[in-house]
Amino acid sequence: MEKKRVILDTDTGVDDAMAIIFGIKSEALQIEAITTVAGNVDVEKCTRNVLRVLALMNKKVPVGKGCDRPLVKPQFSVPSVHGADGLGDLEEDGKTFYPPLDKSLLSKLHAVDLILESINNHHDEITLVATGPLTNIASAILKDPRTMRKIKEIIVMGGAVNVPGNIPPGAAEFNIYVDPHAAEIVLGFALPLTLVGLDVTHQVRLTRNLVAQELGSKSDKIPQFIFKATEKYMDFYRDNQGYDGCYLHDPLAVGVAIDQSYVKAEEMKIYVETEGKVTSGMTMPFRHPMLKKESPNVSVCVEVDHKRFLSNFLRIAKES
Ligand SMILES: [Ca+2]
Repeated sequence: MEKKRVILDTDTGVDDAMAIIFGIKSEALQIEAITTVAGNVDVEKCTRNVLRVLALMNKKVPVGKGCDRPLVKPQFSVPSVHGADGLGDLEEDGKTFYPPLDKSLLSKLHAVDLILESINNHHDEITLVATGPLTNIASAILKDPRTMRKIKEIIVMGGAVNVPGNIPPGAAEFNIYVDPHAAEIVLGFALPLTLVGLDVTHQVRLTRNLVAQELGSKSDKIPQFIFKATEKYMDFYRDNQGYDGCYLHDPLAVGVAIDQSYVKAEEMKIYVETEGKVTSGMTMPFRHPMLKKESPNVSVCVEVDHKRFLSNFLRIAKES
């Protein structure tokens, strides 16, 4: 089977790290590059975190450091969710957890140019999987729309269409909230685009008990990393939402790149709210009962086979 060429554009916190692991280990994908953008934590930390994951896996993939702030809004990050370092602070108090980082993997190109170069090297073959705010991708569209037309498809972890968002008071999902102006550009670009939003990712639940049972006793580096890095991440959900676990938001976006049949999607016209006082970042579907509807711009995931996805994710996470 020919592998699908993928660029992962990430704001590497805990679930992005799991998405990178899942993507690199999957036999269906060829990860051409990993790019970073400010989101969960600042872009320097996100970039270091990608190098950490690659060091744990002993894999060599070009890494491009990208935009350090959203297009218009001020930067917004969430160290309270992913730990101060974005990966659950496994090296707190002088401890060592990661092997030495291979800084030679860091491209001289900015993420935007690394994305454009990869697309130019592989016309109509690149699947772009975005698991962070869409600043890099919007910037690439603004810089060179002709090259961006040669993308095969974009899969975005983001949005909350028929369910509440995860930014209080609940209009918006985090990635779109951080840079709604970028999201508006990307969703308006009329490329094949699949939105993997909270409608489906909130159904993919990794509980603390399940992680302990499946990965806790494995001595390999990757299961141990997932077991330990998810601890603080799960503390956040336990303390704030009464749910002792986390969601596999970003791994599911990679899962959709691996096997579209994990999800069912509906074509919709989605608007991104860029200005609202309480609704900034909302992904609003056209839902007025007019007979003449606007043309759809996005394929929105509305159902997920969460059991099959979770069992495949855990199987791949356990493999040495
Ligand atoms: Ca992310």
